[in-house]
Amino acid sequence: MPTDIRTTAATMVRSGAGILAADESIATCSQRLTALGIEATEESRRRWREVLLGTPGLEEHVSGVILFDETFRQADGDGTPFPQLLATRGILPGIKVDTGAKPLAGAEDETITEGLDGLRDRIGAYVDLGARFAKWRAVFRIGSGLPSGNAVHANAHSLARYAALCQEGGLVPIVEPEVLMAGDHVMQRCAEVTSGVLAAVFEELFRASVDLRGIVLKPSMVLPGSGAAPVSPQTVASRTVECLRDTVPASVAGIAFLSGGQGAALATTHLGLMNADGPHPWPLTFSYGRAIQDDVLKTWLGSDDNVDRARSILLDRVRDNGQATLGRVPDAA
Ligand code: 5MM
Repeated sequence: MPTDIRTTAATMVRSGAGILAADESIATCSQRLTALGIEATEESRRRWREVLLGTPGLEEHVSGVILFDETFRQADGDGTPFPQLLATRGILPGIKVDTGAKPLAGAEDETITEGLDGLRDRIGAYVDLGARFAKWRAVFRIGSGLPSGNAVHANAHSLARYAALCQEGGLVPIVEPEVLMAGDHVMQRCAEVTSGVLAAVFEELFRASVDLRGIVLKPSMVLPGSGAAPVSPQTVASRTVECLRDTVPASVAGIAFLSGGQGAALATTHLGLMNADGPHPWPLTFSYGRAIQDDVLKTWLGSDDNVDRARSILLDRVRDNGQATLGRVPDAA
């Protein structure tokens, strides 16, 4: 079992490829559709996911796709279930198993990600449906006195319990501690918070006997707050790698960044610069949602007439990010 998990984890972070995050919950996906004037229904969400997952050639630069429960049980227009549609093209189907970030009792403005109750059984059901990996996202907000030690510890502990359950059930856990960009803090503060969060997460993973060769870490990059003065892409790249080198054991199978609200071009540039400065102890790749999907959705707009153009933009995005895993930085950035 552990060998299989390690092989899957290595495949997820293979050179030249990354992971497409398409696991928006019903509420988030619906919000993104309605913001563009597309009616949000179970069927329109299915059609949107078919635009993404049915793109010919996606497998060249996409090793895996993270799906939400609704999508995992849906099928393309020909009736092929989405997990099978991916698997037949060599793309690993993944599933978001957390049930969302909820207010953390006793901690104002902070959240605890829920979903541990019944998780062992849900993992078994997803494995039967073809899942090969899972995802759980913990969220940390930077603010005055935030994140609190309580929020860091509670979320790190939950991530570790989730990861152990995944490996027991045969899924590779994507461990996603996201430090939000929101705020006017300087980059150094983000670096300190990210280091503290990662240290707590690895302490808990170690305590829970999680096999680090069978996980993929999905962190945020070290960035100044969205309300603070920006810094150069090279500074972001160097500071992010420094933070990871200080806190992430070399045995971790790979690191797949979230984009966290960065623009598409910048997210690709940061990844390219980090890889250009390699080699690093682990493969560095992408697990972007918005930085890959935003322009694709704006092009599709719910119309069958736009599917080809939307898919061609998707292929451009994943190709550029695939190149960034090889240290190639796009000219335009
Ligand atoms: C941080 O969000 C994850 C990565 O996406 P970005 O690259 O856009 O930051 C993403 O996988 C996220 O967890 C999903 O979109 C699910 O979000 P919701 O809010 O629907 O749980």
